[in-house]
Amino acid sequence: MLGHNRKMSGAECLADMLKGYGVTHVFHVPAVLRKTFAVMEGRTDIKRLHVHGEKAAAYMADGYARASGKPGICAAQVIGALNLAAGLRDAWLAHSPVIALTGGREPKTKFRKVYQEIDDVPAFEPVTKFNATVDDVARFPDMVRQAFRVATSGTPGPVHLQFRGNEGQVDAEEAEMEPLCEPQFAQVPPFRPAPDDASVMAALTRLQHAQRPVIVAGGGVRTSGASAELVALAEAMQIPVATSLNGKDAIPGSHPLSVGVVGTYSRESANRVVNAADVVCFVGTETGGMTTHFWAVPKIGTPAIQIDIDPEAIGRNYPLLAGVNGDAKVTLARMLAAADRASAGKRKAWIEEVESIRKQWADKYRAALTSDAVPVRPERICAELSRHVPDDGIVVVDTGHAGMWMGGMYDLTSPRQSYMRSAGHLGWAFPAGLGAKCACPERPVITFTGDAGLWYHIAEIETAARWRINAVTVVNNNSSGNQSKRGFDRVYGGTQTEQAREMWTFSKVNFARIAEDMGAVGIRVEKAVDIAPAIAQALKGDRPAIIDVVTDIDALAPLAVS
Ligand SMILES: Cc1ncc(C[n+]2csc(CCOP(=O)(O)OP(=O)(O)O)c2C)c(N)n1
Repeated sequence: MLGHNRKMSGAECLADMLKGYGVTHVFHVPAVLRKTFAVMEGRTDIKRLHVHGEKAAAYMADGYARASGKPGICAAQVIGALNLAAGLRDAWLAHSPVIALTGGREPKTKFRKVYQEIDDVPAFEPVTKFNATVDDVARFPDMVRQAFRVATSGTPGPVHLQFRGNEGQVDAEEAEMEPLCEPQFAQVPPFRPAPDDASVMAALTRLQHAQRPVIVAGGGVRTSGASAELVALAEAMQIPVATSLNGKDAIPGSHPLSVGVVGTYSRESANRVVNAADVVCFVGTETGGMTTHFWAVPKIGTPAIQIDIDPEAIGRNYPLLAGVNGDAKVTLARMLAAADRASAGKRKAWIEEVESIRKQWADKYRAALTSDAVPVRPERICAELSRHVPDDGIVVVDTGHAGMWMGGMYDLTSPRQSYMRSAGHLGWAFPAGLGAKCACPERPVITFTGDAGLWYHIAEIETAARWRINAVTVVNNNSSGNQSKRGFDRVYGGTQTEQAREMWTFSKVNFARIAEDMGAVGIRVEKAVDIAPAIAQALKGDRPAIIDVVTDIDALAPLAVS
């Protein structure tokens, strides 16, 4: 069709296309696309990682995608397809470009109770932007191109391609094809749509008039690579910046205009500043429940401006003074170019108030952040990480208590650092951290997880050791899922029975020892002073490392203020 067709197998075509799009790793559980994996060996350098579960494969692909901006690839045969779909949910919630490949139904055996088969396609529908079947080998080129195009464009997100045959055996068939790739869609963002000037000026005028404005920056800023423009605009106009959890690396926490993560898993100073603002400017955030503390921070009705690449997001939860549809980097650069810098003068009192709110937060938590208590306080782990994550480090954080601790207590200290967090799934961070390290082997990767989070995919320590994926994982090991303590206290009328603890506590386990047995470095930490040397040792190693910190089961993260 394109004039360069040649007879080739689907396997050769898919292998060549994945290589052409710059894919370096595929995370899978056999057996799927076996022929493709076989021909990959001779035709590409792509690493084929056999992992211990399809959900972990999806999380690794997700971590790979979020760390690099390139689609992460995971694969499963028909019986593992729904495990893979379950793992796409976090990528869907976080707008991460993951491409899931599965085997699927063969027309010859459909409806005959063939072994292991159900119709998997509907299960992918709620967690994908594009959910399609590849029934004819001649469709490999256009369907793979469409997968990359959809995963990376607009607001990015997961894609599912189901290949005919329970193991996707359609890949062994041949057709006249051209494995043409479109490098534009090999990473986010493929396009930078520019906003119209009138909407930029409307937003800027409103912001310039504000006495007490705040910017809330979301994951769209990291997808767009717009941090430098964001910080420059905030500095030029003297506007404090709060972030969503997904946008935490939009501005280093050490920046004087940074007030922290706003919302539910948040920092008190951020919620206080956002609630005291006279105009809130949302950039690349879907203004969801977690970022707004269920629309209490800021309160609905607070004058707002919203900038987003997705027009349907603009004004969804907050009535707006001005809406701007465009790429974050381009839009913020235009705002900066047109900004009246003199307008910053009128915000002197506001900036002083913000500084004082920042200081009050630091004073309130200084004791916990520097605590030498045994068992160790989680706040101290966060403070040690703020000090010791290298300048170019990637920090990967689980949800639940891990999300609360690190969202609120950890600070990035350099614009070169990255931060990625679970969008809700306990257990996401450990495999996602391994995926991030595969994508960026030259950058230090440090994952923070609770012990309940690590248990989910603990088997992947073996994968990490086998493939020398030298990520560092810090475990907040309180032998429990103690975020649940408050909830059970509540339903027991204030005081739980002793037996109630069976619902949220575990046996005491030494994860450092388990890690060593599985071929990783294991470091057990029982005193806070030993955290820093453990991080240094783990980062130096030529093996993956688990730092198992024994922490206080009674330590509960502060709740959001509104
Ligand atoms: C898939 C999934 N199931 C359940 C939950 C609910 N949940 C959130 S935090 C948590 C316990 C967290 O335990 P751990 O990781 O050990 O951290 P800790 O609370 O002990 O600090 C649970 C069960 C979830 N977020 N995701």
